[in-house]
Amino acid sequence: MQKTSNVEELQAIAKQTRRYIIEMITEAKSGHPGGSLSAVEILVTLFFDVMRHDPANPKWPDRDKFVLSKGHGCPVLYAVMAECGYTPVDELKNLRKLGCIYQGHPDVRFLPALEASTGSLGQGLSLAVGMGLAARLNQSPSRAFVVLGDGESQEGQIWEAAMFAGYHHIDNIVAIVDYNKIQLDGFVKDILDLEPLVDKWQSFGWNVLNIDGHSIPALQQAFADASATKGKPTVIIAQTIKGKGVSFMENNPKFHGMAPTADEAKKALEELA
Ligand SMILES: Cc1ncc(C[n+]2csc(CCOP(=O)(O)OP(=O)(O)O)c2C)c(N)n1
Ligand SMILES: [Mg+2]
Repeated sequence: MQKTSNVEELQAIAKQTRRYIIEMITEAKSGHPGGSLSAVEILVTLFFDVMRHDPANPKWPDRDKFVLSKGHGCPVLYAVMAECGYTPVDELKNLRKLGCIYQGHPDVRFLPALEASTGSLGQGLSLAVGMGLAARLNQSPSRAFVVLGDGESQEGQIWEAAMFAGYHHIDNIVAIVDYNKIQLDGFVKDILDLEPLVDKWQSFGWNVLNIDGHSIPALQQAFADASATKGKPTVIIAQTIKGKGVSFMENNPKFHGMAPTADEAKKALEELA
């Protein structure tokens, strides 16, 4: 695959990724557009610029690892993996079909290039911690990146893993919180507010970076800072907009887990032209 640090090229990939997300969820008539669209720049920057990985050799032992802890957002992961060359682009239209590699939540039984099956919220940070510890034991340069939801961050297991990683100085892992302010059925602040989120992660011993999660240069800088930070794990609080890129989905809780109608999809794709 062709990697790039060029911001315009990465933005073009991000736009194509958004188009795939709309197309696949529309075809499936179900799925989670909002939290897929909010994480596009995060995954595009990781897979096309930052991570050391090789789609031709998915089990390369020293590869960097990626875990989508908020597994319901898998359309963004499938689109990016397909664009990298892990999996076929033309299969994306079979999202959520019986037996398809692109299941409704990431499933290694169907897609072995995944690092883990996810979707039961709260577990991904623990997985990344294990991967980080294993890499340390093996003296491997491999790093683990895990994307968490903000609603997901209400899970107790996240904070157990955060405490463990801080205490054990696991500096080869990076957590990215997709802070889109919306969970399944409403706004995070109205259900169980996370604030002060930066202070919480800092108090667990983490290096905390608070950035615009749709700015590719800000993401590139944050991942470079994370890599240079020794003795502490890093968390990137990525300030995002749920449904980013499609006007009527932006900041709209309705599109957490609802497919667009054919008319809505047409309008969305016009906006993403
Ligand atoms: C353990 C568990 N409880 C409940 C769910 C159902 N569920 C799926 S998505 C979701 C809301 C997640 O909100 P957030 O983490 O903010 O996701 P995003 O906004 O990024 O889509 C819930 C409760 C689940 N998948 N796993
Ligand atoms: Mg959210």
